[in-house]
Amino acid sequence: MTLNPGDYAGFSFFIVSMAMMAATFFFYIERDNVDGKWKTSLTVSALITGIAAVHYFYMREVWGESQTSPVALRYIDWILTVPLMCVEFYLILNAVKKVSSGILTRLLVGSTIMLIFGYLGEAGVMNYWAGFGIGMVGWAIVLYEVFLGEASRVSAESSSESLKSAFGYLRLFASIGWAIYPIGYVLNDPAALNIAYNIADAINKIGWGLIIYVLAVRDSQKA
Ligand SMILES: *C/C=C(C)/C=C/C=C(C)/C=C/C1=C(C)CCCC1(C)C
Repeated sequence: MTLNPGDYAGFSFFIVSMAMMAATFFFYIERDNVDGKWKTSLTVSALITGIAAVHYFYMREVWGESQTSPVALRYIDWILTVPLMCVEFYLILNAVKKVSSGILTRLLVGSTIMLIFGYLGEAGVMNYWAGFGIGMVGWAIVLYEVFLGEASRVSAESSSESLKSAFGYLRLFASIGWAIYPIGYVLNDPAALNIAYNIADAINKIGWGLIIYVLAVRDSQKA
């Protein structure tokens, strides 16, 4: 496979694959530095970046050989990692206050609709823009839960500063961080779309894991 100067999408596949691998080791090893109730969250962070790293190794091959979007690999990665991000969010809420599992169900349903229809649109199984439109409805379900639904109320009632702060960051990721993906989709150009998705994955998977890590370390030092 080749990586030519000027192939910025190719560079971004390489950089993000290495970053995902390094982040995986980091989150896994750093479990030792946090309290018990945070350990599962760091394990899940390591799983998310680990699953992504393996997919990135394959995706960069596809891109390097054909300069086409690795659509199937991309969505297999997402259908595994996005539910884990929902679980992680739920674990964080639960670490401080017992919450109903309905929150997790709604996050999973919304994000699954988002990904299934994004895939159907990108793979050409259905109209590109129809897939996009229904995918946006799925994302709206997630945003509703996080900004207006039960999850947002639980956080507002909580007295834990670290929970509130984690929750505030989660909102930023699920709104601004996740918005990079539909922007990439709308660009509808193989290089631009993949650069957008790669940057978004680095921010949302590694960045989100790091936020949880920092909060977990702070919370553990207090105790
Ligand atoms: C680790 C991977 C993550 C966090 C992937 C997130 C993906 C999205 C937020 C995708 C969003 C899309 C829409 C909102 C509309 C349809 C097109 C998608 C699937 C790109």
